[in-house]
Amino acid sequence: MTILTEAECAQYRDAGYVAGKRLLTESEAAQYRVDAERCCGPQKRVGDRRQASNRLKPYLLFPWAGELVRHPKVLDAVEQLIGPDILVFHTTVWLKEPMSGSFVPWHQDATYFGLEPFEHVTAWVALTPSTPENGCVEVLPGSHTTGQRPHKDQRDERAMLSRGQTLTDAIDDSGGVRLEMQPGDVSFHHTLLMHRSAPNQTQDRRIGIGFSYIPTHVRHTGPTRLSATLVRGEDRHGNFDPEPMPVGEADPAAVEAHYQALSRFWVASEGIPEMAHAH
Ligand SMILES: O=C(O)CCC(=O)C(=O)O
Repeated sequence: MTILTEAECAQYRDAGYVAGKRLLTESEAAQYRVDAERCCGPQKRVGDRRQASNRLKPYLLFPWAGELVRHPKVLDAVEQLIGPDILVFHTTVWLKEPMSGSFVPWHQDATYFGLEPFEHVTAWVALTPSTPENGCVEVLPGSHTTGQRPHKDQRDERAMLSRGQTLTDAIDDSGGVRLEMQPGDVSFHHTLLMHRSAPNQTQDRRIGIGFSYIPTHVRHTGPTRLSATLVRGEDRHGNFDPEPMPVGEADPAAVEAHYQALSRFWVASEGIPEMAHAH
């Protein structure tokens, strides 16, 4: 199904993003919110960023997330942007608690993944309203055309990236665009697009899930072999090990597979400098 208009595809090429499109029904979004809050709510940070957080790659742990990462309309749109053979490489549940001060500094996703070529697209699925008041994602249109820029660590407890990493460049944010969304809307951003999000100043959670999709010809540049899940088409390249689907929420094999997948991801983070900044 054609989801994105030609103008939206052109905007993705030229500006690096497509703003929120309604791709899930209200009831789908409401159910996924319940699921996400049940499975990926308050997490204990045990002093080590390498824990197998339920907020990372949840599609390996929970059948509902396995279904959402394969949502046909989301994949139809992704196919228009990166072609028919699609892997999901990573996923993050971005849950901002009310008045928590949590924020995401200016960054480019590519910095963390060590993938080439730079064809990864993030589909950000809104499960709650996402507004300037609760810290919606803000993008810098066209910033994906300046290539991979350096990042530095900026330790801040409230930064939602593991090391508070942020772009070294001075950012002129006067042209920033805030992606306001309603539950069920999905935005798309290019792996080199600079983006951030501000703290949630409201009394309700702001929740979105960022699915990182790549065409199967993309490869990881580090020495560690990573895993990914084919969600559409065919994988004729074999650049990643396949991942199993969970059969239930307490599936011990799934818990182990999730742990192994994230462990490899963290090992890779030590293998190449960019991945040292993994979130
Ligand atoms: O949800 C957020 O506030 C940040 C999202 C983000 O950085 C991403 O999806 O790459």
